[in-house]
Amino acid sequence: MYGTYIHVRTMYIASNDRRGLRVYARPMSTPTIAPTGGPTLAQERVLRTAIPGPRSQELLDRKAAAIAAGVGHTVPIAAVAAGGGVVVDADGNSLIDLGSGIAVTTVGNADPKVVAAVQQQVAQFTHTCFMIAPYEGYVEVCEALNRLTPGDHEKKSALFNSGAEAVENAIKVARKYTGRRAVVAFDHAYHGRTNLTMGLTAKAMPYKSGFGPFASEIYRVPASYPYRDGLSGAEAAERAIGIMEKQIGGDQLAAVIIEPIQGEGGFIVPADGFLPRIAQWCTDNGVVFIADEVQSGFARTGAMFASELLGVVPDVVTTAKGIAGGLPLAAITGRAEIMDASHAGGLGGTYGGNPVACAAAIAALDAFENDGLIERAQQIGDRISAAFSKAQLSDPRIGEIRGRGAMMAVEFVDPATGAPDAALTAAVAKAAIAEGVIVLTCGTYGNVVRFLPPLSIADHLLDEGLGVVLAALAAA
Ligand code: PLZ
Repeated sequence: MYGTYIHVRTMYIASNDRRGLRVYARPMSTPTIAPTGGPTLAQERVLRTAIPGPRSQELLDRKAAAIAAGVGHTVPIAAVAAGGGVVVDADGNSLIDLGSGIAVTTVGNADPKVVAAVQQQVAQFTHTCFMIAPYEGYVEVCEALNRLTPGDHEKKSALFNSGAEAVENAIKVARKYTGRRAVVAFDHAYHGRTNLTMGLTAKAMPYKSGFGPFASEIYRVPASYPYRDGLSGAEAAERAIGIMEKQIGGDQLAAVIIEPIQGEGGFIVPADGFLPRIAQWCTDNGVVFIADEVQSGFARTGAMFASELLGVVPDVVTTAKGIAGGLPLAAITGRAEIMDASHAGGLGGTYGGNPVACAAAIAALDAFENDGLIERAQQIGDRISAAFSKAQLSDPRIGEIRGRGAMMAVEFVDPATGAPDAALTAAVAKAAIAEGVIVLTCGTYGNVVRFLPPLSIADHLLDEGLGVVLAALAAA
């Protein structure tokens, strides 16, 4: 199980020299054996200590002392390796991964193809800045995105570093193309933490509270949340369109942005027909329809993109997370005429489309296209649905099981009133983590447990992880 990789942790100790400048010495090296990551890690749940164990706690103490309090963490461990379906911590605990670092390591953590591509590229060159000296990897990623994203119209792409940056740039190109300013986002939306994307994001705590003022010309309209609003897709669309027409004006709107399956907001799948109706209204009014597929993209939902499942062809798609197997990369892909509307030099950034991240993306995209991952996501979704559907028969606290493929969630409610039960949700997640299963929560009301396992997870681990969550629910 444990590889030969030697991790040398070096403590740098700082002092002041005679001129008062800081100097750094490295007086001690603490060699610790860390397991090699990737799918060769033993695929089992192992608890050697309570979580956190002593070594993890040591790191968490250093975190508390060194890192801004605003940067939280969900799982109290010091991760040292990951792969297949597990994350291993510094105390030798092996946790089942049902979160993929928020839908990022979809191809698997430290996937061998990604690792090999990164190693080769990092030894070749690490950076030129694509805006200074272009290179093939960036072009190749964009060619692949133009081919893989929904629709067979002519497309172009551009690369960035994070989902939020992709969203910002999608809004930029939509405004430039339309010459208009207003943007519509939806209830329950999550689009990022930068200033513009905080404005697009719905939930105040923890994302926005105290961080304003936010950008102007952002309007929010109701989404489709069938479990809670009881509306058909057509009814929910008319409600949203009515507000757009009466309160904003179709001719004022540059873009409508929506996650086809809303992620942080609660894995909300809109009612049938909702998205196609909104997209058609956008077309009729010259509004750019942007699908934010940062969380739902790349085989995650059992399709290459969730837009396909929901019957829409977006004008612009934003992607990130799963695109590069864990390296930071993001993209916008859209109709060529929209993407080309910006003047030369209007889009870019120092690191956008970094060559190492692009090499990783080429390997990951190849896996999404050729390694049966779409089918694997469907199988995973079926297993999750089956496990919770069975439990739901005897547990009315399970209000709804929803999602697609390996993007599934369970909404917990008070059976008497149907009110969201955030306390139960938090208790279940906490208990599962203590038992060595990484699960995440989400939802506007904080009452949704979500499942985003890496598609490299083995069935026995998935089933065991779900069993632990169900046991935590039974005990809660
Ligand atoms: N759009 C749909 O899901 C990121 C955020 C976690 P970045 N979601 C996870 C957190 O608490 O910060 C996300 C998303 C959708 C945009 C983003 C933003 O992507 O890469 O985090 O900027």
